[in-house]
Amino acid sequence: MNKPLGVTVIRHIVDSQRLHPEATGDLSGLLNELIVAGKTISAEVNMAGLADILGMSGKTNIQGEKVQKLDEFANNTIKKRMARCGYLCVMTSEEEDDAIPVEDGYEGKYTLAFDPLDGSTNIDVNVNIGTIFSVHRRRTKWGQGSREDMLQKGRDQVAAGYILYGSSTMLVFTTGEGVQGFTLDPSVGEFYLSHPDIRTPVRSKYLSVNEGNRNYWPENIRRYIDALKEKDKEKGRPCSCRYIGSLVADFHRNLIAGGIFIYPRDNKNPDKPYGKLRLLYEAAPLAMLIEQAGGRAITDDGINILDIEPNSLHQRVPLIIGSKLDVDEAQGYLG
Ligand code: P6P
Repeated sequence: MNKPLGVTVIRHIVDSQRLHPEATGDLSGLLNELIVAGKTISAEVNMAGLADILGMSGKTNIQGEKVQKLDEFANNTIKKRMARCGYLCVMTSEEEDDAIPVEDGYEGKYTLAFDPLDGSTNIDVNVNIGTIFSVHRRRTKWGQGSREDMLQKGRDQVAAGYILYGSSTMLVFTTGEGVQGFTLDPSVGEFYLSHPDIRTPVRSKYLSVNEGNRNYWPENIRRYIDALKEKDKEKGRPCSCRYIGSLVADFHRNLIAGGIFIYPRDNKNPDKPYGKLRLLYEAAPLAMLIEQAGGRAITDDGINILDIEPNSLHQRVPLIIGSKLDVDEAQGYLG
């Protein structure tokens, strides 16, 4: 259904809920709480250059990465708001070693995995950063949720999305019925439908990969990436290289314009044999989005990201994600 622009995100959520008579409104409420947290983070991110919030907090997270103050602010904003929203039974954050309980008496039927501020190494250089989220239905029956509730396949997500803090703040999400994009009007604090029913082009215009790791990639990955740079009029190649180093920003540009993002395994860091990106709150939510928009997401073994059974909260996976025909072609190089 083509809606008139000027539709707020809450209007879109309520209209979508109406299509499901069995819906209780819990998922709508969950998304709305997440959106409030996103607006709060957006305001802080936009002030970061002015406030004394730039720089490091002096702590390091489970990934061994230095936690920036904005990271902490984003993590705490989401954690505090969602722990008491009444729709979740457990959460996982990139910034927290273990699963995060909700407040007693506020247990709900969903789980939330999130990267509060992905791309944080770009904060101090004013490059786009983003929040990524993934929602599942709980598996346990009642009370506080568990790791069992968190460790579910991406295929079983009920919602996935991101908030991109850039030249404008955008919310892009899916509940399994296509991908919708909303742009924040900061003057009224509302997200308006700006990109209805996003479909990603079947061929890539952009190649997003960190060439600095080339010497550490498997040979078949090197050959595939070289093919994307060969002249091929029919496939619209060579691809232009665009790599921001902020997953949400690279993914969003590729989603809209057509592109392929590759972060393969490399033998540069023996402690990260499966590459850098995490399954639960990076690869899986983006994989749901790209499939809903007509693209694909696989590992560098050719396995569909959405079919991976997670075995740990911060599990890393190699990622090849983007335009369908280019990911299909990658499959041929992966054996
Ligand atoms: P590299 C940011 O730290 C991040 O997790 C993603 O947002 C981004 O795509 C990736 O790391 C960049 O990693 O090794 O290319 O700097």
